[in-house]
Amino acid sequence: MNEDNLARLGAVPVGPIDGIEFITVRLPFVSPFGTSVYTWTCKEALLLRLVSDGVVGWGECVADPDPFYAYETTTTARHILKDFLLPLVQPEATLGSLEAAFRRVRGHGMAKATIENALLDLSARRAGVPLHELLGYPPKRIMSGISIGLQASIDALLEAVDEAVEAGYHRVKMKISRDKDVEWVRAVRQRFPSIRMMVDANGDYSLDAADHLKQLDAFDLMMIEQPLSYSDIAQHAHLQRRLATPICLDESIHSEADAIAAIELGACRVINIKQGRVGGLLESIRIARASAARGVDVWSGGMDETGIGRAVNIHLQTVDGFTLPGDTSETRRYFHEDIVEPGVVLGPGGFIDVPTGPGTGVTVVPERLARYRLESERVR
Ligand code: OSB
Ligand code: MG
Repeated sequence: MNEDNLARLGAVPVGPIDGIEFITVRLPFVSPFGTSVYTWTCKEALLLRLVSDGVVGWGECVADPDPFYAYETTTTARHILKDFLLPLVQPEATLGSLEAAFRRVRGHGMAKATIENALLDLSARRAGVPLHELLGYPPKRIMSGISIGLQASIDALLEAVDEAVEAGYHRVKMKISRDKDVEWVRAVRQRFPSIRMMVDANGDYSLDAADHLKQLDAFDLMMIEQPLSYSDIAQHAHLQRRLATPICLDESIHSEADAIAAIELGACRVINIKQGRVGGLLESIRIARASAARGVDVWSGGMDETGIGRAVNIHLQTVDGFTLPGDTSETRRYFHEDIVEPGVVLGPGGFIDVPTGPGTGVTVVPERLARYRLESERVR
């Protein structure tokens, strides 16, 4: 299924693009999001707005203004888009030819994904079909998952987990760091003996900590996400041999080739696919396919996106191979007000419905865009 869909998607024409605009927005978070690498207090996102024959398609770049999660930033993405990628967006191109042309630019997957997202949204809207249908997958109810940031105290963490469990999330992920790990996880497991839970270290440990991390095997975690360096694969393979808990890679995986290398070296048993990090939805589908063929489960990560990127992540989870709950949570967890309607809400049983309208199925509300816009620039 994924194979046929990739060939068909590669042939989707780009067509004439009459308008291209960058818009930067900044939305305050309901509460700060703390990780072992940084604490974010707002979401600053670079948006790409494409217009073709009166139809508008949106892409959200998942890069942050800082290089603390990934090397790409909103500024590098804008530079790469403007000077190298957008000039390749010509009417006779197809999604496949564009992807091939983009390969000359090494890395910068978040910049590449921004265009691909916008073109897929635009194509689906032109065809009058939801994005998942253009991708070639039937709608389904999406599993929910929540990512809880580092908290000031164990009591605050227990309270946050309690709220998530009450809301009905299918699994709870909590951030850990070298100074907030075993005791914190033990406290949560003691209070919630049967919830599906996992941890994410964002690369805070070195292999020297293997014996220390081994203590986490006692808590029946679904997985431990990115325990070691953001660029490592080999040391994760050493660590995985010493842990019973499956390792999930996030930061280390930028492509299908990385995913295959990591799986074949035994560096992980699960992969967090962030479509932005890997250069877009087509590469995400390839990673899902390569992982499924090797018995590895994947799930969709998140980058605290606005409703534009959040909707893309939801559509992506209709693809074969997304068997685990992702970091897909309700809009109200992040923002008092988002720039799109409708927001994400948990339905019966904690599931999330895929938006039904054309494209991503979410609509940018002009007044809200104006309220949160920092600046904008027309490039075509
Ligand atoms: O490591 O998965 C991560 C957010 C920003 C940067 C990195 C990560 C995250 C999350 C939150 O864990 C995911 C979300 O709720 O969108
Ligand atoms: Mg992560």
